[in-house]
Amino acid sequence: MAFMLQGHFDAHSFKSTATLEEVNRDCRTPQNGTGFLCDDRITCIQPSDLCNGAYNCPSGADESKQLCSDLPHNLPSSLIFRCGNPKFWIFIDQKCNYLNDCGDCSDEIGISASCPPCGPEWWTCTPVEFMYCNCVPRQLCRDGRQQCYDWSDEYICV
Ligand SMILES: [Ca+2]
Ligand SMILES: [Ca+2]
Repeated sequence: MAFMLQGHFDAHSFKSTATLEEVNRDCRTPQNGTGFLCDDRITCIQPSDLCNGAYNCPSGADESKQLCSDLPHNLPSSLIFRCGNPKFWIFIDQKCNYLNDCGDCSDEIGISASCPPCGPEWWTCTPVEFMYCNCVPRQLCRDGRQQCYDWSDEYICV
């Protein structure tokens, strides 16, 4: 057990099924979000880099079988957001990223997500495209294609 910290485990934690969760992996990502701390205790990766098939931690701890089997149950709960439909979940860095990751926009709109208003790079409207929820990228304004239900992206937005 390379991760064992003296005095950290209680009697129940010495069983062979001790998981990575028992080591404190809390950290802030360079984007100032909640992250996952790699074994080097320096690298802090985005939660959505966990179990994505690519090694993002130098040791590959982000792809360990222990962590990634039976998703999302072996992941730290602080890295998970439960969608409005409890059958679905996303990584916490996919919440309030303007994209409809839950499929019902519960990660972008609503009380449990409690996202801030659209940022300066975004235009507020009701989109016609499934991938957006209540903000569309300003770079799509006046691009000759309707993104907003009320066409405000083509007639008002600059
Ligand atoms: Ca990864
Ligand atoms: Ca999202």
